[in-house]
Amino acid sequence: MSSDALGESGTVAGAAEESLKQYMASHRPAVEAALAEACADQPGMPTRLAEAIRYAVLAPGKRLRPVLTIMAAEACGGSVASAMPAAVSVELIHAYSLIHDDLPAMDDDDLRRGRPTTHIEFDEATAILAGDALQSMAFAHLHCHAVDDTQAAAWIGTLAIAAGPSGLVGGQADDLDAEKHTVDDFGGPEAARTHLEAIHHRKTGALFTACAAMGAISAGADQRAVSALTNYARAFGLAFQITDDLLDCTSTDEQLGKRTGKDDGRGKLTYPGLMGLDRARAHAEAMIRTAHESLELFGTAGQRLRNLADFVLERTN
Ligand code: GRG
Repeated sequence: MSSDALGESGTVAGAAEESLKQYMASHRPAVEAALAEACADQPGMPTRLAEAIRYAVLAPGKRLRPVLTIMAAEACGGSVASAMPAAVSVELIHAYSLIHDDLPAMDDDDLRRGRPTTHIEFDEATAILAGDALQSMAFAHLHCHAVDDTQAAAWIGTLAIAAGPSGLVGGQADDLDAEKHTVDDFGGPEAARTHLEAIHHRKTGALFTACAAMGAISAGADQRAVSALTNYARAFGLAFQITDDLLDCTSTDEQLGKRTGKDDGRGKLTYPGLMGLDRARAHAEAMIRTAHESLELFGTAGQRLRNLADFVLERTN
């Protein structure tokens, strides 16, 4: 392999990371423009509510969920444009979940994406309503941009289940509830880990799984491809959340753009808390191997998704 193909670090992994960075940077303007358009003023939309929505959605996030949606579509032979409505709608749901997660009744945070959280910048009622509005906006966006009723129903059904009580909201409820319990209440470390895994699969994994499935749907993929991508995203989501827990222990507020070191103080159930840093990291790595294996069906068309999975382990924010 020529040194040009190896990227700045001179390693194959370094080259893959560079090409992922380029890919993410090149798609970012289209994603940001589509998000801005989705959050434009609508008749009857109060100015302050609109400002809070745009403040939360257009803040500098990594846009991992839109990128995953687009990559899943491309792996199935679809286009960026056809996946964009799905990419936007998942990011709107993600933005709502962050606004509500930061509220005093939930994680009670004052910093998100390097800025004051929405309820600090505006007020609690406006933040709650902005989150509420974003949920409706996500589904309306899919309804308006689907190519036909079949695609609309598949997209909307997939996202509704992922965001609902057996997905995102259910995971959040169990996560908050777990703070009131000790590891022994769950029946010891092994049982607590099983419980924690089920929380992560819903709280964090469900939206990633929706991204992969909705991207595949936008490409008209068959069930085999949808389920391979769903398996990939499930393992990806777990590795992502374990890495998030690790970063909470090892990073600074400035690096993450949010408060760190909070999990321990709140008595949260986490992988590092249950297994220690090294074993938690090893578990995240095992999940990334599972994610890679799930992509066998796609051959070289799955390479970007493999690079994205590797990025999850290496990310610093
Ligand atoms: C129903 C009232 C009510 C609230 C629900 C569902 C919910 C609140 C919260 C979801 C829980 C949540 C925030 C999970 C965390 C997932 C996670 C690690 C988010 C951070 O994702 P990144 O790192 O963020 O991709 P950026 O800022 O880059 O987009």
